[in-house]
Amino acid sequence: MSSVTACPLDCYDACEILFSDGRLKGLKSGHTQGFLCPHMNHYEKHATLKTPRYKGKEISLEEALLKLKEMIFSHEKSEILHYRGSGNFALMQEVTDHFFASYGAVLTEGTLCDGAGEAGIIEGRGSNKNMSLHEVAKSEVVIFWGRNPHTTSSHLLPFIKDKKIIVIDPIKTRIAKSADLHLQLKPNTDLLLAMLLSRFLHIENGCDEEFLDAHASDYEEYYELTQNIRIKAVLEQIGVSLGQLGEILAMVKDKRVAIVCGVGIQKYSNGVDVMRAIDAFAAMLGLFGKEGCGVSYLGSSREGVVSPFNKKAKKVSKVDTEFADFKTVFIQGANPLSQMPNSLRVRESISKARNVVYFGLYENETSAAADLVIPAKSFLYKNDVRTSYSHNVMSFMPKVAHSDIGISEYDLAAYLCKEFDIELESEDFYIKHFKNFAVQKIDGSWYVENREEIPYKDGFDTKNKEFVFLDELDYKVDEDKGLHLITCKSPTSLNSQFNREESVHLHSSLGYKEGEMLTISSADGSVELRVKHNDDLREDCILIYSGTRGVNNLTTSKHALYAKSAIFQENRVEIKR
Ligand SMILES: Nc1nc2c(c(=O)[nH]1)N[C@H]1C(S)=C(S)[C@@H](COP(=O)(O)OP(=O)(O)OC[C@H]3O[C@@H](n4cnc5c(=O)[nH]c(N)nc54)[C@H](O)[C@@H]3O)O[C@H]1N2
Ligand SMILES: Nc1nc2c(c(=O)[nH]1)N[C@H]1C(S)=C(S)[C@@H](COP(=O)(O)OP(=O)(O)OC[C@H]3O[C@@H](n4cnc5c(=O)[nH]c(N)nc54)[C@H](O)[C@@H]3O)O[C@H]1N2
Ligand code: SF4
Ligand SMILES: [Mo]
Repeated sequence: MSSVTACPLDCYDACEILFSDGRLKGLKSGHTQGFLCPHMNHYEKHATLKTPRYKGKEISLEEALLKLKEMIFSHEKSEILHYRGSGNFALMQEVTDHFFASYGAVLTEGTLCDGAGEAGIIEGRGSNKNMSLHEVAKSEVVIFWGRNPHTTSSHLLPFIKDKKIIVIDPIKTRIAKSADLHLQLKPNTDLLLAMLLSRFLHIENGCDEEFLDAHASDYEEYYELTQNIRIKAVLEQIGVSLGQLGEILAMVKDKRVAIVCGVGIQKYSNGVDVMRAIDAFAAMLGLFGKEGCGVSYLGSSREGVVSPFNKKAKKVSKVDTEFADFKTVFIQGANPLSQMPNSLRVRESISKARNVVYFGLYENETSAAADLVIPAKSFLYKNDVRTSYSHNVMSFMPKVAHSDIGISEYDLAAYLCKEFDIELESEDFYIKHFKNFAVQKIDGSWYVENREEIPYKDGFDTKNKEFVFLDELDYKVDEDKGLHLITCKSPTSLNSQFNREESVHLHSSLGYKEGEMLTISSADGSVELRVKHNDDLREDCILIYSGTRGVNNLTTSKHALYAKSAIFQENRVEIKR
């Protein structure tokens, strides 16, 4: 027997999967193109939680649910926190929000992921409507700007064969090695680079004036702002030559260009402005509202789909959550003790909450610290639906196999709703609700109906329909106060799920031996890791992948300016033997 489902992971591609005789294969038709990635190819090999436990002792699922009920019942509603992460990206995950919000508990807001960039996009365009994978496929030139597609979005690669490729990344990534042009710029200098590109485009009369006059008429003021940048000093500082700027402009002028951005550009306090400046360069080129042109970032996977769940609740930030303020903390689909910034703060704060509940699939730092552990069912054993943040397909995820282990989010929410007398519709009702937002196209796939294939055709979604340029250059010259920390995604793990990395990567010329144990420290904490040489890095950077134990001892729990978003690369680091 075979059935079709979809990968639940937090990933651009949202692959569709053929489940046949217990094996997972990428669907041949549509965007999945017949292949999956290492996470899904080995999905069933990773040991999952089997039995619930309380204070280290194994208990039955019934006992676990009773304990959970007690932990909720015996405290003030305002002392109960629901902290949900993105371990599973499908839409039914939110059903627990419905219970906790309706009950009067506290939820979280903000993001550890793409929030600064998203805020920048909304400032400029009035909304975050994404350029989809299928539109990128129609471009002639692709600029990968802080995105590592071989690792994080491999299903985009077959679509960009034969295109001109430009990569802007402090690491010589795989795509950088085969690109027509790679700018290995210094981290967190993208704002200046984007503004300089706009400036030179204007000087060379390369702007799309017709587009600008119609949709972004403040562009002359923006050009003036870019003139505040001292060219020679800044180019030296960011590690890019005038010739390279010229090469980029020559490659993109009068072409269908897709600027494919990743989260790498916005892991800084000024991440909002960085994204806005990249968007402004796209506007100067007139890339919006045209086929095969635009900026592809992490759109909202929820775009065009209205949630059926009640989520109205008091909310606290996900970035610097004060767990100590709560008596019962219910953590679902997240490993905050590894993935939130400033792990030492998180550990201290979580240790002060009376009851910590972990509802997840795998053992990790958070399951180890939890009082009550409840195994979830994996996506194969429950019903769900998913959408993507990089294309417009809606995929259905019916239960394809049976397992007695764990409980689904729906069943857990249904139990709590029943015990606390809160209304909840049937699971089928919600699945149908989601499906109502999709239409089937000739290729057989279901697409979210209300997403525009080419957004911003009739102008932007700002008040006057015009693009809003940055009007202030808020950037201080960054003195050298230590090495830059790059903490991006690993090919072997999905954040802290699957095979987690264990090393600090650095350039061999720094003089540390392969395998040597080093202490890396920042203003917020330190971590000990073994050295792996990596000459794809700049000499002023070290790389510790997301999911590496202890990496977030080094990161700050401050928010980005003007966004409720974490900033994982703000702190500089030092190395000691
Ligand atoms: N294999 C794998 N795939 C994943 C994930 C995973 O953990 N593993 N995680 C998923 C999630 S949650 C997300 S959000 C996406 C993110 O996927 P991506 O957007 O690709 O994000 P990152 O890997 O964090 O960073 C991308 C690139 O940004 C570069 N970068 C770092 N700092 C800078 C900078 O200052 N300027 C510029 N221009 N570039 C910079 C890094 O070197 C890296 O090559 O991936 C998803 N897919
Ligand atoms: N240093 C550093 N830190 C980072 C990042 C970085 O690049 N560098 N990236 C940030 C980003 S972009 C993100 S999105 C976050 C991600 O951070 P998290 O959202 O915490 O994601 P994961 O580490 O993948 O942990 C998810 C957990 O979800 C559980 N899970 C999986 N499937 C299910 C399910 O079906 N049901 C339930 N109930 N649980 C499930 C698994 O047990 C897993 O441990 O990390 C952020 N932290
Ligand atoms: S590429 Fe992404 S969506 Fe596809 S199987 Fe891998 S993790 Fe899942
Ligand atoms: Mo993310």
